Amino acid sequence: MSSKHYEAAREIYAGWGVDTEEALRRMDEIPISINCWQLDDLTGFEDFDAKLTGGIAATGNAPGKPRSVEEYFTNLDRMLSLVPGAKHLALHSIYALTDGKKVPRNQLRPEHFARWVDYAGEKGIGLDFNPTYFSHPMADSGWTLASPDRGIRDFWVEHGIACREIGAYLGKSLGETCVTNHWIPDGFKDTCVDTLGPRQRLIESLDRIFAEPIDRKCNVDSVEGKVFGLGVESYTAGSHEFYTNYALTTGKAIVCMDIGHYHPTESVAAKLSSYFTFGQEIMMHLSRAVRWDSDHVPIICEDIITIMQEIKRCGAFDKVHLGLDFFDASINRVAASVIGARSVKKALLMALLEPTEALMDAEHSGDLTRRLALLEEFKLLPAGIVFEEYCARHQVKGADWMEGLA
Ligand code: RNT
Ligand code: ZN
Repeated sequence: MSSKHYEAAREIYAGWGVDTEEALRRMDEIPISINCWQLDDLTGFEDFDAKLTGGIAATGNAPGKPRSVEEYFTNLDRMLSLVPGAKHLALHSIYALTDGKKVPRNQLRPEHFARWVDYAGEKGIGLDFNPTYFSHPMADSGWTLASPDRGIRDFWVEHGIACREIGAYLGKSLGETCVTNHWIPDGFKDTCVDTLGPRQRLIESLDRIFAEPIDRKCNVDSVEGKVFGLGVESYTAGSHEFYTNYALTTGKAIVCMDIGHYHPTESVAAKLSSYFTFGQEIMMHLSRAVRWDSDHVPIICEDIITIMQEIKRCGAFDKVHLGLDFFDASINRVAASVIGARSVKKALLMALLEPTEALMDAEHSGDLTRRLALLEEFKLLPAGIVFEEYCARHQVKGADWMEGLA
């Protein structure tokens, strides 16, 4: 039995030509890929005292950081139980389950993720994957796939190849495509002179990693660029433009856009249709940059709402993989993960409930006054009530979910 509030909301939306049932059905087809690393500040299972490197940082000192694999899984269970509906979990290679054995990253194999497959199978969720090209002695120079040192490049190329095989295994075992996302920290703190050399080496390394074709039903690779990192402020080999050109000219990978990785006034939403018109698929890292690439918990903010609206208006949900990427250690880590995932799902639902046709009609008929009037009116339609219904149908707590968190 749906609530009387929902029935009222359903009527209001129907008045604008929107079927809330259809929006709820679409919600079940569009998974959000939750990053596993918010729960432990991206420490992973290799070493519980590991130091995060690569020009990224989880700041804060909230109690409750897991000190064992067991504690980690207790928190993961709790987090997943508070996020309604279709989900993936995005793993990093440092979350391999090796029974205490130290396995070098270039020797990781699918079997080290067999327990993850069992876990995801039980929960009915998909898995995505990330090679970890940082927090490792071979990355201490700050260079990995674009390093001038052949030995270092070889090691990370081997890691990249191993991770694609793991991605393919995850996708095949769960019957749901795995996106394996490659991000490297390589760059210079200060002004650099040879900007071509590192990029030429990066192309060569990527070509070696992607040499073996993999069934796209099992694994799709994405490459993630950025403007800068901490201590790497002046030059990043893997920039957005670099990877866009790599993806388009080789067809070997798709572009991953992390919304914290652009200049502060640059809009990722505004970039999307230029990719869709060329038939490009996109991986998204939904995050929140506060003044810099700070990886705050995503909230229902303009950035994320406009991205969802843009995908809806372009009819491109089948072209986009919606992933999360944030790590805030200053508040309860489980709650942070839940807030980020629920907010992104709310923004997705808001877009699915948008009376897009009415807006398109106004624009196509040249009535730009009506377009603006409707855009403003639609901001206050009762999407929150439909989200409560979505939670109820998935037997997940609604707005009072914090009460469930011990
Ligand atoms: C770093 C990238 C990358 C990482 C994760 C942990 O700037 O955003 O996606 O945050 O791989
Ligand atoms: Zn990212």
